[in-house]
Amino acid sequence: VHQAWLPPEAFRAIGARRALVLGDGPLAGTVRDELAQACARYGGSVRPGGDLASADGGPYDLVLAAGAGESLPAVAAAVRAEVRSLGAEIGGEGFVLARRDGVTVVLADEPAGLLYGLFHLVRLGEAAFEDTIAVEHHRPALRLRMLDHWDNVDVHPVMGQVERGYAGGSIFWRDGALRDDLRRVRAYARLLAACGINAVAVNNVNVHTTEARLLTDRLGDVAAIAGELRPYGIRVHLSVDFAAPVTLGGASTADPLDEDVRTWWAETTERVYDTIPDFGGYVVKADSEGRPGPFAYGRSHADGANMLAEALAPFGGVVHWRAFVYDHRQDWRDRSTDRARAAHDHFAPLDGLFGDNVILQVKHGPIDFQPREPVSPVIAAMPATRVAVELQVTQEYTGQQRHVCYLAPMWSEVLGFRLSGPAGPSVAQIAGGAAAHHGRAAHGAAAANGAVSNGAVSNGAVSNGVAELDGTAQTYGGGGLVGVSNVGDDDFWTGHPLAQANLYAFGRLAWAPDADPAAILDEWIGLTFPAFPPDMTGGPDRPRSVLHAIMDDSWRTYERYTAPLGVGFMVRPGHHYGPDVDGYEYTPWGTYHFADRDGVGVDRTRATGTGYTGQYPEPWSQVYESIERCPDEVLLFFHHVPYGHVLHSGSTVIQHIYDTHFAGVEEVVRAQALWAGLAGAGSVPPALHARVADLLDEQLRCAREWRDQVNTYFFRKSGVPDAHGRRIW
Ligand code: GCW
Repeated sequence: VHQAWLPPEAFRAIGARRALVLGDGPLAGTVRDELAQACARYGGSVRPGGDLASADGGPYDLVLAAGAGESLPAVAAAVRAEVRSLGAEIGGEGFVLARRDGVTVVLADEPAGLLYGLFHLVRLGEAAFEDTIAVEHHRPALRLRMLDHWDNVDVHPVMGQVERGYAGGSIFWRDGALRDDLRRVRAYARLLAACGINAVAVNNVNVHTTEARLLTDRLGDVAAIAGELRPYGIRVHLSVDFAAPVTLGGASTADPLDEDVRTWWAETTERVYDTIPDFGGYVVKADSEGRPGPFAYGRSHADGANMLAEALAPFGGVVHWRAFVYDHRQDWRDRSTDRARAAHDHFAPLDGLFGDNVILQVKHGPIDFQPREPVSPVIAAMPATRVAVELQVTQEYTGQQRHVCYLAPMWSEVLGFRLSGPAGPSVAQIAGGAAAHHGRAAHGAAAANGAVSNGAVSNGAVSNGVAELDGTAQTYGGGGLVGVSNVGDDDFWTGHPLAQANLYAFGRLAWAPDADPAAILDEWIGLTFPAFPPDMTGGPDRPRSVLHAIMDDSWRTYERYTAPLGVGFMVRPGHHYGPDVDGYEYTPWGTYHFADRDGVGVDRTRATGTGYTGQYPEPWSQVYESIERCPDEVLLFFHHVPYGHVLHSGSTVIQHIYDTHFAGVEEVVRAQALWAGLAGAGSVPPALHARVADLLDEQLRCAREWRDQVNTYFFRKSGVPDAHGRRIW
């Protein structure tokens, strides 16, 4: 199995040092074990810790210490005193990194902070031991940084083992049972901790019969997984079937207001915590795409979510209640029903009605993980609700891990988007809530006396992500960031080896939403390909630059050769790979483009369309309403326009379609040539090189298919020839 971003070489710098680890508990133990392993390989040493008296005086090159630590070695005590004098709290998962008298010091309040500090050192490599290092304070901007697995225990007849999985079978389950060998799960936990993830839901939100029983008689399986994830600070969550009292408990109803139903959930949940004391909570897809939910009993989503929340509350658990609720059986002839409106219509009126431990999990866009959507207005519509934003790391609509598509630039746009204009909070601040608010003290202190910095890492580009704040962010509770995992039992974890970067970037953005996607990619390259020469500046043939050239803009490349201008869903129905312009046009799924001989796009205006633009606060409700002001990239999401409509770019819609589709394919051709140039360079392992080369062949084939079908479709509809006379079929 490929080592992803934690090959042994990544531990070279810390493994060659004399280290002291102070701190109690299993996470501190993990830090010690990691260091001991690295030292065994690279000649350093690690003190078992605890006993400072014998250890003090050193000599050490590295001290990692968690807790108040009355007995810190002098260098660490000095750093601790300095942090205290600033009035700055390090914070639960945070850490401070400093360099004093030739010793690198990592201080944390909790052992979890030590673990994240350790992996920060791994990222820094030798730079962690340079005297120029400033005092850095790092803490996650979002408290909950979670991956949802859409894994089934049994192989589902249509969806396979991992729903929308493109990396083989599940790493947890095989042949209807938990895998015997869970070493892979442990290695996964380690990779996740190294990019900042702290929660994992282990089964599909579409909970089928076998999987429902993970909650009850198969809970032992979940406990075993929890045991593998725990040493890396990751809690286990479970997707549950809302109808479980009926399907598992034999009751006649799952009505959330029924006393027996409530008792069933309370008792079931108590048993879960007896078995897994640090269990994270439930994930629920209710009244969505045929899943059971409270509607069957005339109850609201708040009734349903609060019932589960009440069962979890005594144990500190949370319920992630998904907002992905819409009519998947709509009549395509009915132009007034708009799927984009559905989540807001259902949930915004419920703001203020959800319990404190309910997290409303909202997909980042209003429809369904298309390569380009506007940001969901639900995210800003519920200030009295804890909102988590859900991203799809698995590439269902973005090339299914056969295409290179580095998604961090898209996520970064989403996380930085301010739904209520420049003075309002960003999406990341809403999802971060109180955690982002706490960040301010440290940030303010840094500004005041300059000692605790906001934590730029060695390459100067990734900050620690303490969001800048304004008053409004404080009113949001913050639910965190959730990604649908792209991992399977494939040797490279993610099918496409370069798709590992998406998983890595997801974690890094959940920790530091304002980090620069190119800098995150650079971190990932540096860790994953230790044989690459370090500098990014050497000519275009340098491996690092080549990977940047292939990946940095690959999401936009994908966008160019697929559905144009935000209209989305021109994919083959069912599996969603490859083009089918009208595939969903006359179906009940609510995903239409309405192309005719005169124009294309969905009129979602208040003036003449579905009124969806009215779900946005100012200024976006005005901006999106206006054909003139609407940004090009989402024009067809909001407006039905003639083919001759002139974009801000100066091009017409039809010419834009032709141009971007030709350009997108050319970009894939270039990527292929660049990758070929890395063959035999000695810095890319041959098996990895071959896998990517094969996939690039398929990407190019598929991109051409997209180009030709989309261009031909619109040429035939519009009759408008390409201004440049290129071949359209
Ligand atoms: O994107 C759609 C997928 C379904 C998925 C659903 C959801 C798990 O096609 O496979 O079901 O979204 O998010 O619930």
